Amino acid sequence: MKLTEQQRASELAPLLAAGWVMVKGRDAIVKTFTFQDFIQAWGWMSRVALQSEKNDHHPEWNNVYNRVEVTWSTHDCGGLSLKDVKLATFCDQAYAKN
Ligand code: HBI
Repeated sequence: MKLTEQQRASELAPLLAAGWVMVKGRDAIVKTFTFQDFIQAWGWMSRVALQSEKNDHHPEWNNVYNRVEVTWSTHDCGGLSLKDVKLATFCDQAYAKN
């Protein structure tokens, strides 16, 4: 269930190009999103939370005022899976709608 080398080239590369960064020492990706204010950040987090629940796949995240740092990895396989790719993509798409 962990991303294969081929999937990393095809699925992960677009996310890295969109600003996601590999977490040092972990098979995980992280990105910080900045919003106008806390309420905008909270609204985006709400959308991601609902999508996470719908996919039974949840983020590791930290919110300080108008910034949200989000890390995706799959605990069940100890690394990146297609679920992380799907939810990270959703994060970017939801952010673009802000
Ligand atoms: N979220 N990121 C992440 N990784 C998981 O492995 C995971 C999860 N949310 C729910 C979940 N696993 C459950 O399906 C399993 O713990 C049963």
